[in-house]
Amino acid sequence: MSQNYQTMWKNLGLDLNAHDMLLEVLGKGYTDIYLSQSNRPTGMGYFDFVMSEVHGLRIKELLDEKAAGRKIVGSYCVFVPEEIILAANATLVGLCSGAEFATEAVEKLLPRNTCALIKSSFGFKLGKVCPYLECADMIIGENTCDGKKKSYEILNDLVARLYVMDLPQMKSPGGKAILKSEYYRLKDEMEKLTGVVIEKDRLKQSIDIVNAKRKAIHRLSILRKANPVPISGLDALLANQVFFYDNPARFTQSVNALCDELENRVKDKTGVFPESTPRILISGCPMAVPNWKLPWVIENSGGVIVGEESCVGERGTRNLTDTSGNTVDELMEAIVNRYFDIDCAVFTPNPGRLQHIMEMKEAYNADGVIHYGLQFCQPYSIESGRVEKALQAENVPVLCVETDYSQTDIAQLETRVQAFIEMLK
Ligand code: BJ8
Repeated sequence: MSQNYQTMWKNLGLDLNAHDMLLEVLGKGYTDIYLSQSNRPTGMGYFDFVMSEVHGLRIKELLDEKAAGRKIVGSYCVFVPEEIILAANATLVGLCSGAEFATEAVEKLLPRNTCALIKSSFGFKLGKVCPYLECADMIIGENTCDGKKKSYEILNDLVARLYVMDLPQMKSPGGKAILKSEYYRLKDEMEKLTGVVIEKDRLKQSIDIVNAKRKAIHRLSILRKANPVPISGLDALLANQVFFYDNPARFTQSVNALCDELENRVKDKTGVFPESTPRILISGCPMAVPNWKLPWVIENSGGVIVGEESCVGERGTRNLTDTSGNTVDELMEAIVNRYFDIDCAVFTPNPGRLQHIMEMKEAYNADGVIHYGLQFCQPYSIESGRVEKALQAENVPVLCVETDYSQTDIAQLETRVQAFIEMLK
């Protein structure tokens, strides 16, 4: 990445030495994991470029938007509706992080046994290494799991403007009413932040923009049903991760261009792995950049990932928002309906997720499911038992793994994953 960005990073208040360290680790991880893959679609060149400029050109674009009067909003959860943020003439960026940083400082503020995703997000703030966080005009937290909910009380002292959105815990009419009132409260807050009134045409246009992103990802997902699979799970995961950072229109165009290429691969039966490769569905906690450990282990152990039941994956992108409404209220209702269907493990009970895993297993013709839990994530760890039982009852091979962002358990993961994939063969 060019030295020209040093001034930009300094102006954002980043710690340049710590940031260099992070970029070095990120760059090495990317080279080792991504650039070493063979037979990648040429359309992945765009995503390689995005990753090489993830702290460079993209940040410059966001700062240019800010200079032109647009607000930047950061979020940690797929329950934050991008449609409402865009309709207020603001840009949404994902802030979840997938690498350990400043752990010692983090553990002075949070218990050691907090999940890696929360600790990492705090580490990026305390270590002053995240330009997305530093350029956000407002950060939206959400009351999902206890870890996030309580950590936002502490984050509130660390960032300039934190807005916390309440979320329901149950899929009941009362739960839906809570979501609805919270989305209206968010709409008001966004209007206050930007001074832009969210009227019907703006909202409709924003829904179209976000739906187009989702449709492109749906297209990519459908192509992964082919055998041989035209794209690795690692590359598909990257596209799902970039979903949260990139300019929406450019993202849509790039994923569609990639899909054009993959369609030809499917016609020619060109795959990234042989047809006989065991097909794996991943299910569980989200995988934020640069958390590629488990997918790398799977695809280097003789398996191919064909789908992700995850918020960085199909749980986050599967449903579209209905655009048929003709008033702001009707469109807001459509947004509530779309998001209320997200089957995050923070809901109780949460049978929809089990059903979705089964549907995905069938749709992607997966030979087995690997359930991925982050250590100390209670919602997904507790649900892993039910997922395991439900899959076993249908004779679907399943492996439950629990890990974090460290590299210390790679050998152990490899042993377990290799044995699982051998069993599938
Ligand atoms: S909608 S999955 S993005 S909350 S891994 S912080 S649950 S202890 S990330 Fe999530 Fe929204 Fe749900 Fe999706 Fe807590 Fe678990 Fe950590 Fe988690």
